[in-house]
Amino acid sequence: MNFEESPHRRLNQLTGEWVLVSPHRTKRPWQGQQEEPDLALLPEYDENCYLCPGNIRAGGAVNPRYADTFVFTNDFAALLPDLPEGSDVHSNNDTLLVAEPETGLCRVICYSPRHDLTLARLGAARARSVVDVWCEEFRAVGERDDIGYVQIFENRGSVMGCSNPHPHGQIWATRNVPMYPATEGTRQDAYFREHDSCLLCAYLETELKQSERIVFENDSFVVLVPFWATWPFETMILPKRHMTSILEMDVTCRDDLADAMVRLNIRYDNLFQTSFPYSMGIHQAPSDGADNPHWHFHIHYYPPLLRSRSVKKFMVGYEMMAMPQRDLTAEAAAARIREQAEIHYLEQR
Ligand code: H2U
Ligand code: ZN
Repeated sequence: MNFEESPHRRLNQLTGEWVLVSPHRTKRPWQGQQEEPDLALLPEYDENCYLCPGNIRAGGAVNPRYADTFVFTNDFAALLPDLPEGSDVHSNNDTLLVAEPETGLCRVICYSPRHDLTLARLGAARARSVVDVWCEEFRAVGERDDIGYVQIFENRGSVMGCSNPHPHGQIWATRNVPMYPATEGTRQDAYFREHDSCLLCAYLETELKQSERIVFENDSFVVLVPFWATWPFETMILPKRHMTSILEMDVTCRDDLADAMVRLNIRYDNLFQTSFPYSMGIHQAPSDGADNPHWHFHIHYYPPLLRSRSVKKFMVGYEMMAMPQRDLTAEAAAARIREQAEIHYLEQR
């Protein structure tokens, strides 16, 4: 099959979902605007920011004058460890209206005291602190009896609905395994039972052999555009060695993860000469005390931009009603990210 010419659909091995690829549509005329580089600079410290060191948060607490990373429990948490007194959200088994309680906790992680530096400009040494704090939180939160899954993620940029430019990520941890990690777990488990080996280890081997969707690699990680990518410049960071969670990383591996994230973020920013918006998240084994040998941890990046820093992909219409669709092939997207420099555009001037 000629992927660049013919409409086709591709199977997402991690979810069992299909994505429609229509490469001929990239030939349709584009008369949209051309963008100038985004040179707007944020201040190093913003007295109105809820996350900057020494400032008062919306809930009234005062941030310490932190010098590295800073973690706190979300003042407006979507999940609470205990259900309110007298709450009864169990559904009546006789009806089709099914509800059940969910408990958990939400944490906010400030990546650094600097209000203006995203991961792309923080440097690998600082990014390593973020990796360390993820590991500490993942262990501590996951050890709780009332937690079954710890979701680490970052939502970046106002087009993604992020409320604050201060570089930060979040952790939402729940008693139940949430939908997407649960589906990926089921798919990896089915593959493991059938082949007695890991789905993502096998997938990685195929990708390294073909190489056309690889963006770059270091000693411990491969960054690639998945064969089944949905978002235009979607990528995945995969550890080369089989690891069920981030807790299996040794010190060198943690350095390599920081290196991979920073390099990917610089390439992303350079692509449209802007602070590149995305949602990213780590998918890994549930915190259920089991071995989960079928789980291979990985990081998804789902960026919304399509053609420029102001033209984003909308998952609407056919995508909402039928299935996701993309024009740019995964191979073409990988080539575009691959050709970007690893020096940030703001530092090239
Ligand atoms: P986003 O910008 O990614 O939406 O997340 C910021 C989070 O920080 C958000 O969940 C929390 C919000 O509830 N927050 C606090 O906990 N305290 C504050 O003072 C401001 C924001
Ligand atoms: Zn700030």
